[in-house]
Amino acid sequence: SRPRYDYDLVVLGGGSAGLACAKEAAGCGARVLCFDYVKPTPVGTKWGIGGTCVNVGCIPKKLMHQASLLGEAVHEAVAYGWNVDDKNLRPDWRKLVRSVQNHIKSVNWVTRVDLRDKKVEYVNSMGSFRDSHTIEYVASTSPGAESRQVTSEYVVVAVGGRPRYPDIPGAVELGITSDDIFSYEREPGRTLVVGAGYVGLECACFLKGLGYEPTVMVRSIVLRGFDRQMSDLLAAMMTERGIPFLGTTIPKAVERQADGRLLVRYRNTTTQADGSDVFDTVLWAIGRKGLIEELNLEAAGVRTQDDKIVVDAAEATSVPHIFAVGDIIFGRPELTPVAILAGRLLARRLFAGATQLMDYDDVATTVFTPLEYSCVGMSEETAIALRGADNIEVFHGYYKPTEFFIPQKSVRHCYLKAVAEVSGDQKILGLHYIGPVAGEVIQGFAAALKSGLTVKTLLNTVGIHPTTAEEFTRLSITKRSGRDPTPAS
Ligand code: FAD
Ligand code: NA7
Repeated sequence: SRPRYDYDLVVLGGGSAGLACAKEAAGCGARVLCFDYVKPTPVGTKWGIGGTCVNVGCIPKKLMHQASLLGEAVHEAVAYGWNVDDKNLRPDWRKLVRSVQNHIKSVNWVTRVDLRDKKVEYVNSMGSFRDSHTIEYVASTSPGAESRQVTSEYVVVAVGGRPRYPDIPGAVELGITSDDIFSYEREPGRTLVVGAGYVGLECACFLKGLGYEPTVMVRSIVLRGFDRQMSDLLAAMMTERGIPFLGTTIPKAVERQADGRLLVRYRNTTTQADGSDVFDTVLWAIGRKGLIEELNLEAAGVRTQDDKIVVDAAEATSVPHIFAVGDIIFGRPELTPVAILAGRLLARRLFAGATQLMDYDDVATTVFTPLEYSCVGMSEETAIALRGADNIEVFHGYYKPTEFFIPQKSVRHCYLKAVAEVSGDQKILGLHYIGPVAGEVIQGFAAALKSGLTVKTLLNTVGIHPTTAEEFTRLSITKRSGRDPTPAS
């Protein structure tokens, strides 16, 4: 008999979450259609399938981070005995952008081939709800193109988010965001980065590493939501590397000067003093908004909060056959591996009889500043708030990576911290690490933490010498003891 709907599953959004869900569902035998469409940014940047991570997020960010680390490494190489002739090394911004974009295009291509192989239908259009089982879209961008409809038993909304712009004169016309920087034709030059979330800090750091002059404008505190001590340490480290912070400051207006540069007017909200400065580029990194506006969610009856979709533990929205995964869901970590795993598990529950729910707790994450900050589990203040200061033991220490000695790199900012229960084997609640390749270090410990890691186990683990990760097997100084956590030599 003819199926009741055109598809078993329609996925709105071909990013990390949507693609993972669509491919897994097709693998389970479902008939799947995936819509993905990217609206160009105000300065006209657009990109292919794959969503934020591949095109304007994790991947280009990590490549620019690497480019910046390599610049630093060239200088260190001299201390290690390399003869590097040109001491005034400068990156070729356009060449870097071209290489990054070539890599992205190859990923876009592989993604399309993969969808074809896995029998997921793909439509490069914006989808929206006509009713709770019907999706409407315009099949082509040519004027007057007709709108079409498809029906589906289930719908998964995975539309992600896009950067916000502040509501001030000149913001949209003259500023750019992370959606533009990785394909920016012009050298960024002196750049004002507005916003001190991880996106803002990471952009400021790779720009600095590439030889530009970023300034970070901070409305309140850096890295809201992360461990306070670690965040402040990171900010101190950035200041020391020559990245100025404009504290408690908000932008008021951006104007283009006669010489083409950008005059930014701002106000310090502590002193109420107005100020201004001139930049070549203004980059807004003030957070992201969920793309719910054009979904016509009212027609389907899906409940929203702010600009996100409210879901239950099984990612179901207020309409039982409509689900949401990834950045678009309210109150969950906005990270690619979270989006992928949640999308995959959802597909298995819908089409393979699985019951496993996504576990959003103890997700590890990394801020890719030059010395990276990575963490998993609770911040010190969350542990204290939840368990009480008397029930928490915090182990900490500064350490000296061996490879820092010859180039005489500052070692004062390599720091780690374990937040644990005070009694018994001292179950670990959170691990925090600032240092080289922090993400690589914390990934393995994240698996251990999910398996119930204790301080006792850590101290009985033989380290790999000489690494920085082995410092976690040598925790000995508690904050409570008041002992100096700086190493003797
Ligand atoms: P997206 O990847 O945003 O995909 C949604 C897709 O749906 C987009 O292509 C969008 O254009 C499309 N779409 C929207 N509306 C519609 C519609 N109505 N119809 C059809 N298509 C639609 N995460 C990490 O884990 N590690 C990192 O290092 C990291 N770095 C980041 C750096 C930056 C600068 C940014 C901005 C993000 C970073 N992230 C990182 C976050 C990560 O990119 C996101 O969590 C992830 O991409 C979310 O996936 P998603 O599928 O929910 O949304
Ligand atoms: P975040 O983490 O939301 O950070 C946004 C930053 O921008 C943060 O420092 C904000 O300060 C600041 N902000 C927000 N609005 C303004 C305005 N209007 N003016 C100046 N500064 C502002 O976003 P990211 O893009 O870094 O990260 C995206 C997501 O990834 C994020 O939602 C996390 O869940 C993970 P505030 O602290 O609010 O004073």
